[in-house]
Amino acid sequence: MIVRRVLSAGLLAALATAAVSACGAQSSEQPAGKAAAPAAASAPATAPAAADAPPVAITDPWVKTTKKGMSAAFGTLVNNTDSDITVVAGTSPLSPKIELHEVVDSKGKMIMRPKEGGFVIPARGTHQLQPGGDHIMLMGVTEEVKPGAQIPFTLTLKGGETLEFTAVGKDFAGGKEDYQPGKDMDMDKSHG
Ligand SMILES: [Cu+2]
Repeated sequence: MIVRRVLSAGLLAALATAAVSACGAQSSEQPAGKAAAPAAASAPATAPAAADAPPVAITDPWVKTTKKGMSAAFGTLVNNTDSDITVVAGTSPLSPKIELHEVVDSKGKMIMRPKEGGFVIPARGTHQLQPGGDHIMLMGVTEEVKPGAQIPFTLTLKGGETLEFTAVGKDFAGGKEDYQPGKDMDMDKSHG
């Protein structure tokens, strides 16, 4: 008898907890407009860092080493919110001009060009910046980037928020052809 009653009480408690969690996930309470609040309420058992995760982040950011001129920065953009996030611009003291690029197949030739609309990081998802794909294009590197160099970057999001990070200089030999301006683009002229 006693054991059964205790079990029932436990079950009820569990059900009640589940109900509360469900409510919390439905935006009934949003203290200080923190986007991360619903996730923290509904999934406390997941990675502890998730509770304090920034809305947007970048993992393993790096810059291709170069003497000067053009280079590119890469990494994995992470969106910790329930809405898509768009990166619309970037800056770095390393290069006065920076563009957000994509690599596309143009008549059988891989060329890069400014990505219209910027980089979209899907809600709760990631967006890869990698050689041969989307990248942060440094149009005119002003000083040599050596392996291990620490290069500060700031990305601007569509809403005006910013993401600051430090990318590490890294040698990368492959995929060089991807970073040569295509005939159709003539970047030197359009950005000179
Ligand atoms: Cu590029």
